[in-house]
Amino acid sequence: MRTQVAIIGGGPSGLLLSQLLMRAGIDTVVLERQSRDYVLARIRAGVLEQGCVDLLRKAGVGARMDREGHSHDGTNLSTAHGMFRVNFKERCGQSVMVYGQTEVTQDLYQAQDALGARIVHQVANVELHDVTGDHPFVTYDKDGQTHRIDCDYIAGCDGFHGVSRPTIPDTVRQDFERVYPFGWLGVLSRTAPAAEELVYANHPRGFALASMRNAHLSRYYIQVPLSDRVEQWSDQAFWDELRRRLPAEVADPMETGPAIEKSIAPLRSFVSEPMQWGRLFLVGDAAHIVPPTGAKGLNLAASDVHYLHEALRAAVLDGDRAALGQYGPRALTRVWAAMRFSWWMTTLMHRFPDQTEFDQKIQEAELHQLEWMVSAQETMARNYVGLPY
Ligand code: RFL
Ligand code: PHB
Repeated sequence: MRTQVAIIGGGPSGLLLSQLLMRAGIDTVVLERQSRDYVLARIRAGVLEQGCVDLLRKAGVGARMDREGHSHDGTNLSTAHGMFRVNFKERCGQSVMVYGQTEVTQDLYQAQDALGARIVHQVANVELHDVTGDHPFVTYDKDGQTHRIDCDYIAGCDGFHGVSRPTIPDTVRQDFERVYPFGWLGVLSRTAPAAEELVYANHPRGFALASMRNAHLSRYYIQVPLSDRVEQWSDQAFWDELRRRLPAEVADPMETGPAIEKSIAPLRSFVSEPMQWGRLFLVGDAAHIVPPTGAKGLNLAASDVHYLHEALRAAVLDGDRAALGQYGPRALTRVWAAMRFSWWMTTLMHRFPDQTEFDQKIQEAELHQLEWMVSAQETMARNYVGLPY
């Protein structure tokens, strides 16, 4: 098989890149390790930045999002002293869109089907070859046979545990990492959301978040020790703990029900540099991970796709190869800004095991400042709705 751009990974990054390239007349093949049903069953992000929303519309997959998504003009922060709201619209003139990653992925698959995209599922042993030469190729196993795809460029969209990043030699690659000493236990339930907008809670027992997917589907998280196992948490224990951490005006009327998904995710900040090696380009979680506190993971994947599809269009359609060299630096500037914001919000909102009383007083002082200082709210609002591409 031959293609112009071989894409490893059929998550949101890989599908969105394929969709934008195909609409520009560039040929792609997507290789995905899992089945389509498996990819669509993963419950992940829920909040889309304005830039991500615009890019999805540009890719021709915005119609259902515009019909079914909910625009949020602000968010709530809860502290020991009560709850306050940061009004994004007032502070920076923009909003975010609440629309699940599952829905985004579904819309992308549908649009790709309509374009006749070549997406190969359940591939194994994907290997990247001659990445620094002029004729790279990819091999993979499927149905007991080894296949080969010759291509001009390879996009590594295969997430944190993929094969693309490790293809870049250790002598070239530098990883930057912070691992946080806690995880998030998340529950999805067929219940009405506890509040109209998201509630991020800083509580002595640990962080909690009340989020949502739509009017009948809620998503909640609580901070838990890394040693906790999901089997230890009955639905009742989860709801009891969540209630303790949310402010009474949210917790008391909150509807509860059986968990339809329950999982624990560790929190880390991670960046791998460079994002380009020869004809290989890393995109999304393959190159960087943020803790979910700032809702930036999927959004960063989208901005990477934006920069890369522009560079590939310039190279393939206009013969302008210089644009490719700009991909990594352009993407990384925005990645590090989101790293800083996600680290800041994680540090501000969680209880750390080694947190001293001094640290806690500083946390409270910062939250208090955020409550009344317009410039602090502006900084938060601008970062939360997403910095410009
Ligand atoms: P993905 O989604 O991991 O997709 C990578 C795909 O590559 C496939 N793959 C391979 N395919 C072929 N060969 C191999 N060797 C392969 N290895 C892997 C995988 O099967 C998979 O299908 O990465 P991508 O596309 O870069 O997308 C990134 C986002 O999924 C991620 O950043 C977000 O989900 C992060 N995230 C959030 N982001 C937000 O912007 N807003 C949020 O509110 C938000 N909440 C979250 C989140 C992530 C969470 N978890 C569980 C990690 C909440 C949670 C709980
Ligand atoms: C979610 O709804 O899954 C979600 C929302 C906001 C976050 C993280 C996750 O910061």
